[in-house]
Amino acid sequence: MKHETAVVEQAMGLRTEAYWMPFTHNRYLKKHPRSRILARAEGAYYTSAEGKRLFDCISGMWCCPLGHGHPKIAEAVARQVKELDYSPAFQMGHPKIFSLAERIVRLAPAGMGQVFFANSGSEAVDTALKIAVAYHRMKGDAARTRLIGRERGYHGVGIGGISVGGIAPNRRMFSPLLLSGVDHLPHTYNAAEMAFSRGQPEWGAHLAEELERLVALHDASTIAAVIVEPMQGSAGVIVPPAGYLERLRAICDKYGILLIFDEVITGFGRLGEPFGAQRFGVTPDMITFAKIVTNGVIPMGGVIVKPAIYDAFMTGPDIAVELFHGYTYSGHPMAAAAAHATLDAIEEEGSFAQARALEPVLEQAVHSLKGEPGVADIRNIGLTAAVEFEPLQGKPGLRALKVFERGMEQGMLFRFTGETIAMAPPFISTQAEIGRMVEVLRGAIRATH
Ligand code: PXG
Repeated sequence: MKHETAVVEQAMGLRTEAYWMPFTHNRYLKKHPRSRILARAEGAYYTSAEGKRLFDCISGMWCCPLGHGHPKIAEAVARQVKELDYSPAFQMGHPKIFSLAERIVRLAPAGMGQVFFANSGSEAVDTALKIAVAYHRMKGDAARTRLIGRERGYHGVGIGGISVGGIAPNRRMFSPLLLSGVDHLPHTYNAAEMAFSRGQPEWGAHLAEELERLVALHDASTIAAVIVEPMQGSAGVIVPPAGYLERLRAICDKYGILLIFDEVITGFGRLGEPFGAQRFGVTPDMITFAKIVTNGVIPMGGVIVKPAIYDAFMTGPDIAVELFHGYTYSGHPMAAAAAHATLDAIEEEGSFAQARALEPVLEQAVHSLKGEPGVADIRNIGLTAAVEFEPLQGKPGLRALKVFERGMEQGMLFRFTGETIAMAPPFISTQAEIGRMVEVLRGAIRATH
């Protein structure tokens, strides 16, 4: 292996051995690294180290929908590094982070009040889980410690996130570390009932009633919070059944359980509204976000909470720290500058309206793949879609990998996981680009069957 990679590395002057790549088939990639190395990006396109132009079908990793090298964001970041590159996060602040919090609250559904900043989706999730447990304790309800996640949920890779998450390979190897006192709702996917649905499936609202069963099993007095992605992204664009989130909200209200929406993917426009909460008309008690808030340029994540949650902590002497939690880089000035510029650009360019306008274009294009060889399902909502394949006998995951590789040869950078190809194109895409993306996918599906 070592020798094999050395030959390729020499050929392109790249030594690949020292970098342990995240969520990557390291050995396979290092045998054929050439096509996987990106050198430049501009607008909706990457250029690979081989000089190939690739349409960014997944907006980076769901995070760069305004396009790469956005002049406004680049300028804001360059200015900020000279003005104030870092500011201590504890017991100190800087103007841009206060105004950013206010701006994010304004974008959020009515009734949210404060923002706690972190640096990634994983940190945002673990922060929200800690706040949930601590909130009940502050209210004198210290027995409410149980957390409820959902099968197939992805909530990042922190210990809290994998505990409430429901993607088996992300949990298996770390099982001794998983939090105790966690339970999971069933996922809402049922191919027989909802394959090839457009937008929200009509079937499945009743699955929210499973929360009633978990409450009966554990007793409401032990449950702190329920966390779900309004739309499951990593699991392959699993769209909530009509009425499902409303029902979860009602059951949480009935039993005093906090409802957390993990909007790391759906936040800041992917579903054509600022948050999934607005798209689905359901307001949670906390929203986690990351990714699009800075258009992916500087890492940032955070948790938006209702004032009642914040207020529960604002007791005791005013010189005491109220929440023993935070990161060296919470509210980093560089991230704050990038986020302000991103929100400015979203306003000026009408990004949410762009996503809304492209939704039917993507929906129509992608569903035209129904009937292509080996296509088991197609799902979409907002400016995102997934195509799921019937697995090749005895070779799970190979089909999607082959389609991905074929797509790269044809100038498309898709995202593949398991048996699915996911798409979340930039909001700045043209209708023609969306059309071409889907036609290349069609060709790749035919070529790899
Ligand atoms: N919550 C959700 C809902 C996510 O989608 C995270 C938390 C974790 O965020 P960080 O910033 O810690 O990675 C995520 C991340 C994909 C893909 O293509 C999805 C994510 C990340 C990378 C790839 O499915 N989601």
